[in-house]
Amino acid sequence: MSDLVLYHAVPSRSMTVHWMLEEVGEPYDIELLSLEAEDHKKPEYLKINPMGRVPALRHGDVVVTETAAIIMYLAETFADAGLNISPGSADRGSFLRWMFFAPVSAEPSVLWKAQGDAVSGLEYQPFSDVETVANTLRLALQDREFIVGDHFSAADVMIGSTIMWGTSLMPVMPKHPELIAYWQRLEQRPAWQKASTADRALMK
Ligand SMILES: N[C@@H](CCC(=O)N[C@@H](CS)C(=O)NCC(=O)O)C(=O)O
Repeated sequence: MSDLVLYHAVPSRSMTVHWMLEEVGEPYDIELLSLEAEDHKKPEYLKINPMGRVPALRHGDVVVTETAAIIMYLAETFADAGLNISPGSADRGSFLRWMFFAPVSAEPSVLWKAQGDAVSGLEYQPFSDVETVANTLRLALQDREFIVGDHFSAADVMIGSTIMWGTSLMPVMPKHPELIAYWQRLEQRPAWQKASTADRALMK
């Protein structure tokens, strides 16, 4: 068994981690959970993640949950893969910004819209609407190949997955040409192709 184990379900956010693992290029194993069969609520898995959600990553004795944390953990731990932007780099602030933007600002805005802006009357809403999110991403991606700096990084895995999800799996995000072109570039990556082909096979 490899040192790295992904607790995975398809379709789910763990597909983002699957892609990242392929980008990292280290050996890993997959523990496939069926959300339908509620494997993620069984005592065995709750010992890994008491939240009863996927993904989770085990690396030796270390367990990491939360997609963005897992992506950063992999980027930092396997720095030779070149997917991290380290403290001290001029692009570090931007890297952190987009790593957090995906789960904290973009993802809730997509879910909110997909459910018909279902919850109303709340005093506080800690994220903006999906139109504002998409426009912010559009501006960030104008004239840029990657979301940060001049090379592919873990931030592209987070932002790319979020755009793919918000424009195709749960298509409520405005399809600005900048967002579509960005994803079309990313989906050519061999790591995405390999992970998504494997995931499609798992879905059957
Ligand atoms: N904040 C968590 C969210 C994880 C999450 O909600 N995962 C979904 C699959 S995409 C899940 O496990 N759902 C199972 C359930 O709701 O019971 C992350 O980013 O990893």
